[in-house]
Amino acid sequence: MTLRLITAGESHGPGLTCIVEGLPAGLELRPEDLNADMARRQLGHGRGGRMKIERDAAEVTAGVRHGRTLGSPVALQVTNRDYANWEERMNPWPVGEEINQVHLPRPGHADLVGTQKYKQSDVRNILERASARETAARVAGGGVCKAFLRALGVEVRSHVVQIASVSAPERALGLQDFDGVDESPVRCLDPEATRAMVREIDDLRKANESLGGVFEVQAFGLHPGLGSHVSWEERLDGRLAMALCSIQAVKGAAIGDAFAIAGVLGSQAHDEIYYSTERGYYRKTNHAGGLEGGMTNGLPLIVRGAMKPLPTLTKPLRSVDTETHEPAQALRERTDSCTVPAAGVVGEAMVAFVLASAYRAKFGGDHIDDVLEALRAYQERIGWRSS
Ligand code: EPS
Repeated sequence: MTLRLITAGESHGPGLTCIVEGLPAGLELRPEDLNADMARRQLGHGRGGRMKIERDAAEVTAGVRHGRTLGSPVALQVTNRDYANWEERMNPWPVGEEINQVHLPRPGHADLVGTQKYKQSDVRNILERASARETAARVAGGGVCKAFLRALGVEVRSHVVQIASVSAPERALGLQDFDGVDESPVRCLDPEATRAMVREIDDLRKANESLGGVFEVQAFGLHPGLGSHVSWEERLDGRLAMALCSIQAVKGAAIGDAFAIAGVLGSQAHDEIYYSTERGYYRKTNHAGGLEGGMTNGLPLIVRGAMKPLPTLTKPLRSVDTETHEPAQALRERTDSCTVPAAGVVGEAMVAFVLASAYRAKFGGDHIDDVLEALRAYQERIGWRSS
């Protein structure tokens, strides 16, 4: 059973579409399963003017009837309210008037290489799809994946651990620790770091800078044995790294203690194995981030994504006019100065998709009850107890 998630849509076009194919029938879905995350993705200190225009919500146009999935592809539509301001420039059909082209590619964006690859003279034909607006569609689809995971007892959460030079203190977290995370304007769990991050964004925005950072996604309630060691494509760490690095501006992914582990001794790097009749197998540490041999090991999944500073700058970098080849300043557009808090929500959606895919691959089932039955049988076989 293969789960697929595809999106369509340009940033200032009529809207975005997400199709999620491969879910079982009978899964309960509520509008808030999709829309709560879409609203969360719009928040975060450092967002620009666009988020004052959009009120993202997903309309279900296929695959769901009376609040339950049908087993057919689920189609989700998100309207771009800003399209009203772009109707001539982004109309799917010829508009009978000359539209100014963009010829000033931004360093760090898809602009220049996209025009070369797709034989375009107008950079807008590239930047509209490269824009992180597309992540609104992923989050809509991620909401469906999360509803599936929730039915299996799995919850996905995220928080921001670094913005530019400010890092939050490291500490072990349980599911409940994430409860207030969206109340922080930067979705950081530490109040002092939150204040410093907000200050950092304000100071650097005034200096015409954009900011990157690091978000962390955790998943709780996972069963051991999702993914596989037997072939490289099935290793879940590889799939998660791909999913995280596919998010616009994310340049690095870390599984568990990843880069820190590289510098410590083997005797301190691994999570020793214990057993008791009440708990079954258990560990006292989770350096591996819940993954061993490309498989979940039953501990919480912990992954991070590192986001570069956004490439649209209010004080543009040096570039070249692609028509004249003369030196020029890169395109200057309305933009966000920091989207790390939003990227965490997108990270949740991508991780939810990868985990939901792994559950579909392992347990199959045409109806959600078939999935639950297969899961129960597996839990019994391995003597797994949820902690
Ligand atoms: C983006 C530029 C900004 C962001 C946008 C991503 O949009 P605009 O050009 O309309 O001001 O707000 O992100 C979103 C619209 C969104 O929903 O996240 C870019 O160039 O990548």
